[in-house]
Amino acid sequence: MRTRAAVAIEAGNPLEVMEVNLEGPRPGEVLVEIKATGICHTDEFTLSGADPEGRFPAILGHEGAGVVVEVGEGVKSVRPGDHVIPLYTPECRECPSCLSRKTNLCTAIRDTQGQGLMPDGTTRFSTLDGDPILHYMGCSTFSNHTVLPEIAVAKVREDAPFDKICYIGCGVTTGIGAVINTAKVEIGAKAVVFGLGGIGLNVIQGLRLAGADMIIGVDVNPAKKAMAERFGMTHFINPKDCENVVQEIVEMTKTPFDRIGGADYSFDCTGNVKVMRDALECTHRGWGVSVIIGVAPAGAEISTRPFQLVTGRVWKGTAFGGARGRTDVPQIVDWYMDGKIEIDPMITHRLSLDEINKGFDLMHAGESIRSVVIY
Ligand code: NAD
Ligand code: AHE
Ligand code: ZN
Repeated sequence: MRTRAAVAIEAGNPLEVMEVNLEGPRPGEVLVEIKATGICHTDEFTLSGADPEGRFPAILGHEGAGVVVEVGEGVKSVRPGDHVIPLYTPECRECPSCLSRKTNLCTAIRDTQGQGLMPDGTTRFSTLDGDPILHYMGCSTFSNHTVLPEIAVAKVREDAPFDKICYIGCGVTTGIGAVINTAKVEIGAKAVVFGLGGIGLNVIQGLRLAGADMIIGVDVNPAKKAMAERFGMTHFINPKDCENVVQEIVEMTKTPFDRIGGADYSFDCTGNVKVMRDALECTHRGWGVSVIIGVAPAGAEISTRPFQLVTGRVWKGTAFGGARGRTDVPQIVDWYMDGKIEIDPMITHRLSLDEINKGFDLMHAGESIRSVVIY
């Protein structure tokens, strides 16, 4: 079939909206009509050329929602008409990782996914001239139609609006999951969130759900403060306005009983390795946990004095908030529909596919939280 897609021809250039060819689903695959997709900072990261796994030409996008149009041979868990959210972290429920119950990082198709290919090592997308176009993160939601492995779709309820629940395909689940699944934050905790964008705000709403007492937000863009307060941030720091952000946080978290100070939990939602170091070092001696969510460019490395870990701080990371997509995503959609979590105010811009590059411009300018493309 033919469909319309925004194609990343090469790193560093705007996407090009064009008609592309899409082959139908092979055994174990599903064809999905994408109804809406968010633009995540990770799409920008790959388009910029900073992603060591970035391959071009490719159809980016990994934060979508849509409807199953056709299923390949052997597909049993979904059928045409089902509403689904594509999963860049699939859940096969059979691989050693899924069966371990220790991780959400299903390994069933990770190798081919990282190469921009379907599990059988081929691509379903091509130009009208027949040149191959690669998939991205196993999703390619910047295409009106896409083909996904069955294990990479979560079936969700049909009354949930696509233009909101697409965000559960990455940002919402990542932020809330980092708090609930990865850090396992407890009631009364003191937490710090570095980077108050599309992920950081969801960490904040996760912290509010978990019952954190103190939620300190840190961002170089003061325009992010108001929205973060709306979601539960209790204190704000602009690192540009203070000499030493770590010391500032340590002071803020001291009490008359505890003169050591430091956050119980911190989260990096910037992808900046210097920020990741601050995030670790502002946590409490003996028990502080710092979770890396941000994705850093090729070649970047983290560092700290080993003494920071010797004295009990723990450095962790999380992908997709530790969520098992087919199991957890439908539940998060329910949370949204039941009013337990909010999504609508974070979707600051709605665009057509032809306007998709504007979404990247708004992100660069720090003017958006989430731009959503509606097909
Ligand atoms: P975003 O652009 O919406 O937000 C980033 C925020 O960080 C902005 O508000 C920006 O002003 C702030 N910031 C930048 N540099 C800063 C600094 N030095 N100090 C403090 N604040 C700073 O991006 P996003 O969509 O929220 O994504 C955030 C990061 O999370 C990206 O690196 C993205 O690739 C990554 N990510 C990871 C996962 C995962 O599963 N681990 C999932 C989604 C996104
Ligand atoms: N390809 C990059 C890493 C990118 C990355 O870390 N991706 C996250 C999801 S970001 C979503 O916005 C992830 O899920 N990682 C686990 C995985 O298996 O990719 C690189 O550095 O090579
Ligand atoms: Zn993302």
